Amino acid sequence: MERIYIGMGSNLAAPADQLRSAVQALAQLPNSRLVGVSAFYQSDSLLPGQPRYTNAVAAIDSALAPLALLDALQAIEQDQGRERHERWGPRTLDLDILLFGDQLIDEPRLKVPHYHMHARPFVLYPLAELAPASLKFADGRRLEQLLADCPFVGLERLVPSAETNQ
Ligand code: ROI
Repeated sequence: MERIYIGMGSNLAAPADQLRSAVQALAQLPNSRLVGVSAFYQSDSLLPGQPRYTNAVAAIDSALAPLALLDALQAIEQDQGRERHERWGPRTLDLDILLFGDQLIDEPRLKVPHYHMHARPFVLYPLAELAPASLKFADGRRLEQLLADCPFVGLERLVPSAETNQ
């Protein structure tokens, strides 16, 4: 069993509903248990000209191997209508393996810790709701250090009753 953190994002087709459906799908993963889900956060896209994103992080305990989990997450993305047109295009659902226990994974299909998580407030702040500040990344950095270097800017934490869709 490993504790795995999964980043979730959507900026199309009722984003908060997309995240709620994704959470239900994560709860059904084989040989796995859903441990927690952060609040939902809204922020502007890092790329101009796209709708705002809703992001959250989920924690699971799983006995799945990393690539088996990646396959399962991509199947959930497909089920929820993800179409891959352009690399950084808008999406109904994006599921990223952020951390997989303390494993360092460097495969063509999967790099963990996730490349871009270290400086993205919409990843780090929801992650901090679920993980201890002392959480140490396989590359030696601690979550508290990453947070200190990543101001809470441009992020809107939705209270559960406001997790409706735009
Ligand atoms: N911007 C935000 N706010 N949230 C995301 O999940 C996100 N994902 C992306 C890009 C287009 C880089 N911007 C994002 O892939």
